Amino acid sequence: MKNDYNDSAIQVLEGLEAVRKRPGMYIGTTSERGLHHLVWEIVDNSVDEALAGYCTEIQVTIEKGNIIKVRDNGRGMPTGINEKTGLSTIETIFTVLHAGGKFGGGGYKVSGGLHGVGASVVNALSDWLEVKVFRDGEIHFQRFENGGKPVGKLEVIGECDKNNTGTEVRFKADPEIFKETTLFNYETLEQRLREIAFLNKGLKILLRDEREDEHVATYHYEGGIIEYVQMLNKNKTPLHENVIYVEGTQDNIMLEVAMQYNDGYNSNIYSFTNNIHTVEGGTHEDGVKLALTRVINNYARNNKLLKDSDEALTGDDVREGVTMIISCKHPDPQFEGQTKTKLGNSEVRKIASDLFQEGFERFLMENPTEAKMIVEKCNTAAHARLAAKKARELTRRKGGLDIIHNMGKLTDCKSKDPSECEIFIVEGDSAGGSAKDGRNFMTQAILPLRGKILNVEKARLDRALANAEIQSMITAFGTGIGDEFDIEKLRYHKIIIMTDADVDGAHIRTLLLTLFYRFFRQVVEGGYVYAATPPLYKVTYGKNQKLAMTDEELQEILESIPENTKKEISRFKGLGEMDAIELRETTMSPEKRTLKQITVEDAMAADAAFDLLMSDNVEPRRDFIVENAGYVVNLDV
Ligand code: 0R9
Repeated sequence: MKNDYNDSAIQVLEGLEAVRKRPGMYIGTTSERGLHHLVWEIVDNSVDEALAGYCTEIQVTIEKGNIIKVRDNGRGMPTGINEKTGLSTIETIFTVLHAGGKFGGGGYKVSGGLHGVGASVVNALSDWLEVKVFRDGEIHFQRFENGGKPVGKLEVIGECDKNNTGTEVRFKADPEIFKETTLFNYETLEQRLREIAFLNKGLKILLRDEREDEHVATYHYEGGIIEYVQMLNKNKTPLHENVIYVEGTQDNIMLEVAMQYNDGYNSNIYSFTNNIHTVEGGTHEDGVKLALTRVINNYARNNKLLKDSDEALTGDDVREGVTMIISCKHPDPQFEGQTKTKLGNSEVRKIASDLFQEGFERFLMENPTEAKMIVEKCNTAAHARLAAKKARELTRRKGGLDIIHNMGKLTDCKSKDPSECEIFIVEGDSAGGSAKDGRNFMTQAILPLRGKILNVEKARLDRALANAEIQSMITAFGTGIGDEFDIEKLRYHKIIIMTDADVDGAHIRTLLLTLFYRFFRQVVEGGYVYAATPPLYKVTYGKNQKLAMTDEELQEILESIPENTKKEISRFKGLGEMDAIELRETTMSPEKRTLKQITVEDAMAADAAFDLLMSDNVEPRRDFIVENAGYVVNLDV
C-alpha cells in the first residue's frame, strides 16, 4: 500500500513538472493573458457548481501581493479518499493532470471547455496554493508549494457552522513562470466576471481588489441575458421597449436568446455555450439566425407587410440593428475552429432553430405593434441593400480610372506575395512622406489618409462605399466588401495602423477599428490588423540619442544617464516630426519595431467603447477619449 502511494506520488510530480516545463501547452501563453487564465480555471469550477444548482455566490478577491482568492458557497469539494490514487480527492484534483474532468459526470460544465486544463495546472504554475473546504461543520485544509508539491496532507483545521459550506482556493502565481507580469488587471477580471453573472441569472459574483485603492463590485442579474442586452444597448436608441426573450430545452440542450432592435445599422450578435464566448459562432448561432430570417419573412408575407412580388428579406436585412445574446448550455459541447470557439454539435442547429422559432413567432403574434416596426426596419434595410448594390455596380463600371485614381494615393510595394506584404495606413500626408522614404519598398506599402474617415457606426454600406478614404482602403486591400468580400484576395497579411500617439491619433485609430470591425471583420479575426507603436520621447545627451516608447522607458533612460550630463528630452507630437530614418528605425522596421496585434476577443468591450465614442453626445465622447487614449489601444490589441 505504501509503495502504491509512493508510485502515484512520483507520477504526480512528473505530471506537474511537465506543466512547468511547457506551460504554453496548457494555458496557451505565460503572458498577462495566461496569468489571468489561472483565475478562470478556478472560477470555472465554482461556476460548474452553480450550474449544478448548488452554488449561489462566488467571491473573487485580489489580495495585496497579487494573491488571488476564490470562494464559493457550493457543497464544498468531497473530502474523502480517492481509490485509484490513494490520495484524498482534493489532493488528486490539485496534483493529477486532467483529474477534474473525470469526476462528477453529467450536467453542464464550464470547466473542460475552452480553458479546461483543471486546478492541477493552476497549482503547478503557482508559487503556493491553499485549498479550504467548508463541509459537514468542518474546515479542511491543504497547502501546496513550489509548483504544486503538497505540504502535509489534507487536514481538519477547525469547525464551522454546518450550514456554511463551500470551497476556497488561494494562490500566488509563480513569477518564475509568469516572467512578464504577475499583476492582475482589475478590468480584465471585472469584464469576465460580469459576463459570467449575466449568463447565469441569479448568480451573485463579488469582486474585491485589496491592493492600493480598495474596489468592491457586485454582479448580480436576476434578468440574466435580458439585462445584458439592455446594457449593450445603453447608448443606443431601441426600437421597442421590451427585450425579446426566448428560452427552452430539448434533449437536455438548453437555449436562451435575448434580443432588441435599435435604430442603428449594425448587428451585434454574441453567442455562448456553457458560458464560453463562441467567438466563431457555430450551430447554436446558425440555428437562431436561420429561424430569425424565416420567422420575419413568414410574418411579413402573412401580414401583407411584404408584397408577393417582393424579394425575400435576407439574413443581413433582418439582422440590421439587432443586439442579441444567444446562450446555450450543452452536456457535451464540441468546440471547433481555429481558436476552438465554434460550437460544432450538429444536432444543436435544428434544436436552436425550432426553439427560437416557436418563441419568436409567439412574440410577434402577441405584439403586433413591435412586429410591424421590426418588419419595417428590415424592409428599409433591404431597400438600402439594393441601393448599395447599384452604387457598387456604378463604381465598378467607372472601373479602371477609379482604381488608378485611388492607387495614386497608395504607394504600393513591389512584392505580390501577400504573406510578406504589409500596408501602413498613415495619418496625414507629412507622416506619409516620411513613411514612404523610410519603408522597405519590396514589402511595405504606404496609404496616407487625408480626409476624414467616415464614422461607419452611423452609416450604411452604401454611404461607406461613397467615402473616398474607405474606397482607397477597399481598393488597396483587394478583398472587396459586403457580399463580395473575399479574404483570399487580401493583398497584405499585415495591415498596420500608424497614427500619432495623441488624442487625435487615438480617435482616428478607433474610427479605423470600427470600420474594420464592421466591414472587414474577417481581416481582424484572421489576425491581419496591427497597430504600430511609435516612440513618445527622444532623449539627446552628449553624442547619444535614445528613444522611449513609454513614460516608464523614459524614466529608465534618464536613470541610466550619468549625473551632471547635459540632456535634452523632446516629445514627439506626431509621426510627421520624425524623419524617414527615425520612423524606420523605431516604428516600421520589422527587426526593431513593436507591433500590437488587434484581436476581436475584446470586441464586446470595444464595441461598447465605440458606441460611446460614436454617440452624438460630444462631451462624454471627448472625456472618454482623453481618459482612455492609452486604454483604447490596449482594449483592442
Ligand atoms: C473556489 C473554487 N471552487 C472549486 O474549485 C470547487 C470545486 C468544487 C466541486 C464541488 C463543489 N464545489 C466546488 N467548488 C463538487 C462537490 C460534489 C460533487 N461534485 C462537485 C459533492 O459534494 O458530491 N468539485 C469539483 C470537482 C470535484 N468537486 C471532485 F472531483 F472533487 F469531486
